[in-house]
Amino acid sequence: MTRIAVLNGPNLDRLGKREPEIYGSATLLDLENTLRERFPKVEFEFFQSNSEGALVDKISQLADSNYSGIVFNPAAYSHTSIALLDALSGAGIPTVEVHISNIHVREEFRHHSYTAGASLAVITGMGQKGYEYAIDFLLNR
Ligand code: CA2
Repeated sequence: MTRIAVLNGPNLDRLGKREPEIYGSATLLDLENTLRERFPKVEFEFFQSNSEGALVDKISQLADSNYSGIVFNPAAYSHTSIALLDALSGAGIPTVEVHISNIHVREEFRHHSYTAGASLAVITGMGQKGYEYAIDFLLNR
C-alpha cells in the first residue's frame, strides 16, 4: 500500500475554529477524514505540531520508513526554518508543500518559503483542496 505522510505546522490545529475566510471552515480532523475518504487505498500518517523540533524529528522518522511522499504545510516555519529545509533535503522523500492561502498576495514576509527549496512542487491559494491536489500529484507523477 502507498504510504503518504500529511504534516501540518504551527497553529493549523486551529483550522475551522478561527479565520475561516482565509483558511476554510473545515477542522483539521475534517480535512484528514476527507483525505482518508478520497484516497481509500493510501495509508496515511497524519501529524501536526506547533514545535519546529517535533516536525524535524517526524521528518527524520519518515526518512527511515517506507514513505512514497510527504504533503507538508509548514505554516509560518516555511518563512523561517532552515532546520526544516535541511530535514526535508536529508529525508529524500518527494514532498509537495501546500499553503491554504496564496502566500504571494499576502504580507511580504510570507512571499519566501525556505522549505519550498526541498519540495518537488508548491500549491498555494487553492484552499484546503490543495492537499487533495498534492496527493493526486504524488500518486500520478
Ligand atoms: O496558507 C497557509 O496554509 C499558511 O501556511 C498558513 C500559516 C501562515 O503562517 C502561512 O504564511 C500560510 C498560518 C496557519 C495558521 O492557521 C490558523 C488556522 C485557523 C485559525 C488560526 C490560524
